Amino acid sequence: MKYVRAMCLMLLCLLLGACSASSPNQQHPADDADDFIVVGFSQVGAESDWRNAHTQSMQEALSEQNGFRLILDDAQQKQERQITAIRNFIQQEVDVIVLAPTTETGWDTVLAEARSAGIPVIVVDRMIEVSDQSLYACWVGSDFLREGHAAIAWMEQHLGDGPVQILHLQGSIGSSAQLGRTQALDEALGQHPAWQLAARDCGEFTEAKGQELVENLLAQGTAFNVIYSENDNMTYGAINALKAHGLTPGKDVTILSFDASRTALALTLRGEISIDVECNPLHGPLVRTLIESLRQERTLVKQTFVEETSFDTATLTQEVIDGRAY
Ligand code: GYE
Repeated sequence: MKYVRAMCLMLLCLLLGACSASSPNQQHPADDADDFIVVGFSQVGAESDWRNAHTQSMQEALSEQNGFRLILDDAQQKQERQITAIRNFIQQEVDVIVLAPTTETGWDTVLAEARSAGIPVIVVDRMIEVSDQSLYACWVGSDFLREGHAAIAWMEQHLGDGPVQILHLQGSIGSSAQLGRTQALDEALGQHPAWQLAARDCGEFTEAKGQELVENLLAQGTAFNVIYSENDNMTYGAINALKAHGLTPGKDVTILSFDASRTALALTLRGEISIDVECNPLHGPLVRTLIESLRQERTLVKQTFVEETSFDTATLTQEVIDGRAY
């Protein structure tokens, strides 16, 4: 009997030993919060196709499978909400903060708080204007002035010196995307006296606002034959309004747009949009690499511009649209 009890005890010990020995190997990194890099991501909102593709790119790259835990905060296009989100991230002691800023200014105080807490900040998409460059680790995004110049170069080539009446739909005022694209048009207006500005208004990068602005202008009898629209979603709204008014986009009105999302490229292929300047939202993989470099204390490139091109009706093909990631 003693012998049997001893055998049972030994077996139990063996089993327990085997379990505890195997547990570290069996444990998936996802089971242990300490193994994740926790990232607080303050996103502008969900105002456009571009923005949704941007959020998705970040979620895919900073996934649990890749070793990250992403806390996403949608600021609904309001800077105050972003400041609150960043303060919450600091309280939660995240490892890294990623900020896609609404506007360029107004970040010094909250970024100084992040720095005091020892949390690095990576800025994506739009830029920030801060007194001290060491308030953020690095930035990834687009050259918005270059994008504007690409649209203007197309206008110069196809519309020459005019005369043209331009309706300018602006994105959210004070955002780098608005500032760069507007600057390019302003420079061109100064150089081409026959390019007249028929109207200029802010459509906040949304389809609904873009549509409302164009409907109102048409109802008031404002005459224009070119629309310079600072993003695709405002362009969709503008196109709806033009059609409802019996006008043909691409014939009665030449449309220049920005972002080059898949839906907009289909409109470009049909000739409703004449040129769409690409804005690349796929920042996720770049941000992932930057965070990994940060963790390994490697020196970071302060500014990374993503690659971009433009598409016009004359050269775009269905294959390009089919192969598009967003
Ligand atoms: O063009 C627009 C979005 O900042 C590049 O914001 C981004 C802009 C993009 O709402 O669609």
